[in-house]
Amino acid sequence: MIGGSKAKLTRREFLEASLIAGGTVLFGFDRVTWLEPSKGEDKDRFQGGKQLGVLDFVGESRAPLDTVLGAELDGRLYTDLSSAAPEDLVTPTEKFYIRTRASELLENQKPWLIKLGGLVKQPLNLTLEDLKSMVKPAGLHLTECAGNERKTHFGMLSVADWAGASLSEVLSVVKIKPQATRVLISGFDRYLTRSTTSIPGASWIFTLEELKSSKAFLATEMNGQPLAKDHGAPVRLVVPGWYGCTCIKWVNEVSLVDDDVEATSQMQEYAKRTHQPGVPRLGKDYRPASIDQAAMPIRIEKWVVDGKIKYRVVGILWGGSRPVNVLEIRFNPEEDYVPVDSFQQTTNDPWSFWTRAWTPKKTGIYMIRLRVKDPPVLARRLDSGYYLRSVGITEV
Ligand SMILES: Nc1nc2c(c(=O)[nH]1)N[C@H]1C(S)=C(S)[C@@H](COP(=O)(O)O)O[C@H]1N2
Ligand SMILES: [Mo]
Repeated sequence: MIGGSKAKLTRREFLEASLIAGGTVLFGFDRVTWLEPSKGEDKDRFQGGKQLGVLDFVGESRAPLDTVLGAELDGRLYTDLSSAAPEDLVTPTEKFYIRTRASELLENQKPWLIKLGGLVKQPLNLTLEDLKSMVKPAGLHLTECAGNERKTHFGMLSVADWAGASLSEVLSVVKIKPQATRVLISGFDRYLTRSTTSIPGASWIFTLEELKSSKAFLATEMNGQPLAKDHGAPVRLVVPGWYGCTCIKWVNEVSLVDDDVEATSQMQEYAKRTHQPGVPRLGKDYRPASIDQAAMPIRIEKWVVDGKIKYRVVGILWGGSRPVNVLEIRFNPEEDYVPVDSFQQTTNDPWSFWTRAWTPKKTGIYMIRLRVKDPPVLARRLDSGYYLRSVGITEV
């Protein structure tokens, strides 16, 4: 549960939340954007039509979206993904999901130092000034909390345009001892209040090779601005393609370690959600916490076209490391999977959008799922039905 006084909803938020949960919501259509279809097919189907509204997904929750809730370890913000569009791939900073808000004790940590040590010849303290000269644009990357779930509208997933110092460059500042095989990256994690949901302590162990191949970086800027407090200011780790639990915020230590080092509490807490074999005791027995190929609907639009009711499903595709050739959708377990209509993917990271025109034959609840038909890719969550979303159709 979300705790803290800030979690209490104002009357207006409560009304909005109940309205959202209650049924069809109409919103300003001036901001409805059109997805340029790849084959023209999708656009033709809705030509001359009028959008009547957007349906809600059922069986999710009343959690308010795009709103900062709670404090410290129980602090959250769930991103409203329903308005995400391919025209602007970046999630505005104030809507970017938050998992753990800044500690009330963080203010006393000035000047900020990153201890760069462990199995190195000469340990040293890196200042923000030292980092500054290494900061470069790092591009758009998606992060998703490994604990992202349907209950909160899968709102722990966002994209930002980052700038930071590559870990490889940061590590080149010290002479690494030959026995060092891994890097332990830790962040400030002491809080004023006791969490009801999480174990404090955020750190993760990576091999040198994982940091290099993922192009991991210590971010100091997000969407062209200095990093926000709740997103890890003054410096946080971003590991492109990996779950958010590895992207340590408020980084204060980078330590070279060997294969005997024990897994951190964060690694153990997230072992199941990052598909580890059990809860390994040693850091070396953890697999890369990379995000498998995933896809889900984010918006179901209701249209009237030539006097007929039609629906248009808009969704996202993210994770994985190979381009997807064929993406399919299924509207109910008794129906077959069919290809989506328009779908253009240029890269796996950050995300891509797809659409599918839909004319359900009868009213009722539909359970929508996606699958990647080709190529054969690892999609453990997707294939388990994790990202299934349901809608109630009352008019056909
Ligand atoms: N120091 C610290 N870093 C942390 C966490 C934390 O609790 N403490 N949470 C992690 C988790 S589980 C996620 S999903 C991401 C969320 O980053 P964001 O809040 O900027 O979206 O931060 C990660 N980094
Ligand atoms: Mo997370």
